[in-house]
Amino acid sequence: MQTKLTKLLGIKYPIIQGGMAWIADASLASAVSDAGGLGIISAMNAGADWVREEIKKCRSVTDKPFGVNIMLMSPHVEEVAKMVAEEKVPVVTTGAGNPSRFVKMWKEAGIKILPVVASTALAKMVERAGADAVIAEGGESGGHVGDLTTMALVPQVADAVKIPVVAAGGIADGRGMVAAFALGACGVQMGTRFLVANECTVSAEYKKKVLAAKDISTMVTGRRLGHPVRAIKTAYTNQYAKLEADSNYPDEKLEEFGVGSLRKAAKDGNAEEGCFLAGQIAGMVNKEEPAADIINDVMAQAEKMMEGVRWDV
Ligand code: TUI
Repeated sequence: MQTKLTKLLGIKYPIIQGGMAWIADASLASAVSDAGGLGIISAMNAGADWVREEIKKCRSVTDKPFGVNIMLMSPHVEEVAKMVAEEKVPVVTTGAGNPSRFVKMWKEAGIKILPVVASTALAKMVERAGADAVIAEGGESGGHVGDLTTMALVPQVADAVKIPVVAAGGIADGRGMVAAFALGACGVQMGTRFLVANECTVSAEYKKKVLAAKDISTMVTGRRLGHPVRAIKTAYTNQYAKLEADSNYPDEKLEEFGVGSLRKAAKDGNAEEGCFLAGQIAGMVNKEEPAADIINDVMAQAEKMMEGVRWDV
């Protein structure tokens, strides 16, 4: 299946893997890219040296295109932004902010730039700055979320910009992919479904929680501090929600309560103190399998649904 996205990135299937902080390393990214999607290494809060090592590992496994996700709130964002330009990585996706100040440097390095946006305003801004495509991510997604749903956001972004649009948030199978095409997207980004890929090195406890999740198993916390994140409901998220609702509880202590919780979930599998980020479709994710099988399953279902349908995606 050829779409504007597969042509832009030189990939076989219009599937981008989400840049999941503390989770998306060279192991998962290389498996997704090798299977014909676009694998992503998450730079999260790491320094440039760690990310460079992951890039090297990814290149040693696959010669297919891959990307690095740059979380713009990272304390190391400047050094990582420079490093990916030096390394001439094929693709950069960004999250949690406006990447316009880096666009010139990345374009000069020949990098394709796909910012994640949660509004039409930011989509237009990054298009003007020179982005190659945008990833419109609805609040069904795991992790840092905007206000709009995928259903409302994607068609409005598709109307607002001329560059290709990728849909993200709430997509886990071929039905979601076809729905994304119907809304005006030419590809999808999936995170939660790849959490249980065999090649995903996240903790066993994390995979167990995703596999056990049902439709109403996730919730959003962190609105009070301006960083709402969606995670699987646990004792930790319930406690966070309680403290957040208590106006006598100071912001600084709330911030402290969250520190290290993503690492504790992803690396340590700490069921009590970890924050297990996942999207609303976690309830649809019921099987651990190779990344290639996930991609083939999504594509087979989408292609079957689209038989005889002629859309210009
Ligand atoms: O970034 C994500 N998902 C994430 S980042 C993350 S790490 C984190 N840890 C603690 C607190 C917060 C984050 C975990 N998951 N997705 C992409 C995304 N970007 N979703 C929403 C946005 C977004 C929101 C507002 C992008 C830009 C924006 O506007 C900011 C501006 O400056 O205009």
